[in-house]
Order: sequence, then structure tokens, then C-alpha cells
Amino acid sequence: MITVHHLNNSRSQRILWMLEELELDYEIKHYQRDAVTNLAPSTLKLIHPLGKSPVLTDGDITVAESGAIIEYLATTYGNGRLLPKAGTEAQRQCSYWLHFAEGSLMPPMVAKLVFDKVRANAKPFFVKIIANKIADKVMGGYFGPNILANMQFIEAHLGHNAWFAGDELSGADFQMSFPLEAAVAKGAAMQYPNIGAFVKKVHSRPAYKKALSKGGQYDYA
Ligand SMILES: N[C@@H](CCC(=O)N[C@@H](CS)C(=O)NCC(=O)O)C(=O)O
Repeated sequence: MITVHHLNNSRSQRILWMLEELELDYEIKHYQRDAVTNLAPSTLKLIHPLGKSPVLTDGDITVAESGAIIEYLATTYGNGRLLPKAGTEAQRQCSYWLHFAEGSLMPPMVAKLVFDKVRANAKPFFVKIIANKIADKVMGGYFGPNILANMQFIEAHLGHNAWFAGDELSGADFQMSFPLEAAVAKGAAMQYPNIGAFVKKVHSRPAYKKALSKGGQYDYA
């Protein structure tokens, strides 16, 4: 039996969506973030040493990392669905975006989240001034321009592609859904209409809705 070790409000939601698209039987083991630290409970480390979600177990097999889980599910249960044929342009695109989501897009987004928290929590007043100056310098000099370039690049790609790998839904779309949902939840659809339309299209799919009803708390849908 496939089990998804699922943390509330997390990247794990995209795995539930994929499982629903594949119409597979699976169970969900729910884990709750700590209310103060937002971290996963230490029990998740019993499943995988890093204690991050998603993690999937399938009999004796344990798979961590969203991209690896998506590839595992598509190659094991996809019957040719959700991973384009090897050697095609669609396959190269699918592979590119599968890696891009966690390799290029998420790191500056997470850095922004951390700096926003530093700004919000720095006390007393003079520490806040210094914290803001450091955050402005790092965000303005590095992470900010990277986020902008990434978002403009994705927006242009979605301007002439229905899905990330071309005409068909693929593993790349599950992987890209989480960062784009997070961006849209913060208002990105105004500036990036193609990204807004992509997230809306994802949210309208019956499989996505089913996954959402099973996954519990998820603030980005
Ligand atoms: N690159 C990993 C990232 C996994 C990850 O950081 N997951 C977050 C949830 S979105 C998590 O488990 N956070 C809780 C923690 O770090 O304790 C993936 O895509 O699976």
C-alpha cells in the first residue's frame, strides 16, 4: 500500500494531487507542524532521517524529495502517463521543470520568507533597523532579482505552453504547482496573469479538489 507522510500546509499536497490524477489507492499519514516553529514533528524522522515532507512509503520502499516521488509514481504506476516519452522535447521540458522547481525557484523564495520573518520579529527598534538594512541588501542584491527573473521566465513559458512540458499534463506540473500557488497566494497573479491562470486551471481539476479534501489544511488553494 502506498502511504503519503503528509505535513499540513506543505509541498506534500502536490503528491496527493498526482495520486488522485493516477486514480491510485493510497493512505495518508497526517503530521502537524509545530504551532510556534512551523517545523515538522520529530516522528517524521522515523520515516526518513531528514524528517521533511513529502515522504512516500510503498511496501519496503521509502522515497523522499518531491521530484523523486513524482518520478517514482510515474515510472511505477503511470503506464506511460505523466512522464513524456524519452528523447522527446516534452520529456526534456518535463525534466527541466521538475529540477527547476526545487533547484532554482524555491531557494530564493524560501530566503525571502526567512528575511520577511527576520524583519517582522526583530526587536528592539535599533535591532530592527539593522535587520531591515541587512535584509534589504541581501534581497535587493541577490534573491530579489533572482525571484523576478524566475517569475518572468515562467510567465513567458506559460504564455505559449498549456502545461509545463507542452500540451499534456506531466510530472512537471505537480512539481511547479506548489511554488506558484504560494506566489499567487501572495498576489502574484496581478503581475503574472499566465501564472495566475495556470494555478486556477490546476485548482479546477476534479483530482486536485479530491486531493485537497483529503489532505486537510492547505493555505495556498
Ligand atoms: N526539496 C524537498 C523539500 C522538503 C521540505 O522542505 N518540506 C517542508 C514542507 S513544505 C518541510 O518538511 N518542512 C518542515 C521542516 O523543515 O521541519 C522536497 O521537495 O521534497
